[in-house]
Amino acid sequence: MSTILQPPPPHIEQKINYLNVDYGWRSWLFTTDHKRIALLYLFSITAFFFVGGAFAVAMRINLLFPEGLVDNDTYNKLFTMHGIVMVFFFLVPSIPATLGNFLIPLMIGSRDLAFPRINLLSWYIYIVGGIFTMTAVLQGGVDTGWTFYAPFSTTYSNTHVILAAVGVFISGFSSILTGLNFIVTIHTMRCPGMTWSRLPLFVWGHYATSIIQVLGTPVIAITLVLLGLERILHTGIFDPKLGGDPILFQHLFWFYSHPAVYIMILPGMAVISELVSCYSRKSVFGYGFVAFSSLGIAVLSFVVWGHHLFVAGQSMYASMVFSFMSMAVAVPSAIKVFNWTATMFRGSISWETPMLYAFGFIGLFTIGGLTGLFLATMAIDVHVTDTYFVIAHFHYVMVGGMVMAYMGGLHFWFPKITGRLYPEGWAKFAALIIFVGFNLTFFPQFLLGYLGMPRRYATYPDEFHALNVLSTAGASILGVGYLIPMIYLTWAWRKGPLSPQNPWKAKGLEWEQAPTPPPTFNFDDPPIVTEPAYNYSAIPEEVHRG
Ligand code: HEM
Ligand SMILES: [Cu+2]
Repeated sequence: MSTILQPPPPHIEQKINYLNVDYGWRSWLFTTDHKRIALLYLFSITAFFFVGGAFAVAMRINLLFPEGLVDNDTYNKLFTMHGIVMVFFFLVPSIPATLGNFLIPLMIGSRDLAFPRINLLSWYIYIVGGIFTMTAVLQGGVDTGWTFYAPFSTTYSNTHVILAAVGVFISGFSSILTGLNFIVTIHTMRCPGMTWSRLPLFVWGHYATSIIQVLGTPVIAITLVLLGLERILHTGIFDPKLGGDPILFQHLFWFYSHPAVYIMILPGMAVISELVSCYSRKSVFGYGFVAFSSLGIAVLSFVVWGHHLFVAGQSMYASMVFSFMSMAVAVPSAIKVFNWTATMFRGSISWETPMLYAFGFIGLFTIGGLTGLFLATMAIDVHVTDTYFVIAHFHYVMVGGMVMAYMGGLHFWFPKITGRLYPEGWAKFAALIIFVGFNLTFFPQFLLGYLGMPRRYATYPDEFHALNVLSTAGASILGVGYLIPMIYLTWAWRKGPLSPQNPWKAKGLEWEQAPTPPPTFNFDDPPIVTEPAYNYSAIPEEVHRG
């Protein structure tokens, strides 16, 4: 944080911008500037990423040995807290709260979000939620799994379930308010000429995400309230002894949590559309299809939750419908992959770091999505459900997809955010390490799952040893891969060379019309849009204004 709280050294001349307009902690903690709030999120989310990562490291070390190192109860807590922190405090807010917050007003040519104070409130709510959940962690942890399944969470677990659930409940409001803020902003604050059909796909992706956030998150909030009531007052909603049904909990949980996986991936897809077109110097192929596939995903994501209940005793007919719908939700995702590929076809591709992450995303997300189709096929799912195959599937989408997009986006907009350039050589090196480490960590888990190793166990039979050692080796490489950008980005923020206004010669208001870094209200002159998004064919060389 100290980087941004101190004035820059006097020998560097920078125009007044959102970073140097004011110093001191008050100017940050009471800011209503969407760009500063985005940075508040960036630092807090990064902190949660490393907390969640620490639990992952502990798990992987434990799994180096078939007999394990920690006892079963401790291991239960490790994977639970890893999941809760990563899903609710990193993945769900990550891209929308940081890049979305920073970029949506810039991309649509407005001074800020529609409700700047609510935006700040969202960050405080997120932090308060985080404090509750971290208190649960510090007091000894939770062991229910991030899924909080009843009856274990409601009746049998003797860990800090309520405290952790309250934290997740509270942070949900941050997500709802952010979504609401984005929807209203995108509807009402577009500058002259920024029609819906000229909206950058980044904005379309966030629009679709916001719809899910607003419609889905209240359901998890209610579910967690019911869980609390059941645990404290024994209301009997989930307890068969009192006329309740534990499977109802799974329905309620996944009614939110499946759409939530699209809260995590849609913003990633949104980033990739921007990167692919910029580094291919081409308009995104099939703009309309890519935009509407986001909305398609948002709608369909609400009708597939039952694929998490294939083995839970759900009616066979329900399972058939859910299986079919899960196949259908893959169609809009596939449309995007096809369109990005077509965008690159005959493009003038350059291999800067953000594009490396985009390639990583496309390949790894495809593996994650296709294995999702395996799982959506009931006959296969019965075999691999609750095994490492599922773990590998969702890490390919969430880490191989979402985190790759996040890293790509952070690099792409780093000059915009900080006014400085990062070291390209180090960045390429780190991207490569992350790609190798990721695959070495998670590919063996597909094999482990297929061979029958169940998830959520502290120990395993000897025959799974070699693949687990491979996975832990990969995790060490991946861990180093994530630390390298932490170091050079922090360095570049203070000491990196100053960036020209548009270092990538990218299209879009945020690059072409806003100064780098932008002033508090984003634009020196009111922006006007006169051309479609990604009009790269019309780009004159002198756009490279310094
Ligand atoms: C291409 C579309 C997708 C399909 C058809 C699909 C299908 C499935 C199915 C059937 C399961 C349940 C497996 C089981 O429990 O036995 C599952 C689990 C999961 N998927 Fe996907 N998936 C898709 C995309 C995604 C995406 C994009 C994400 C996240 C960004 C994701 C995250 C997860 C998670 C977190 C779980 C496991 C939850 C748990 O039990 O802890 N999936 N997926
Ligand atoms: Cu699902």
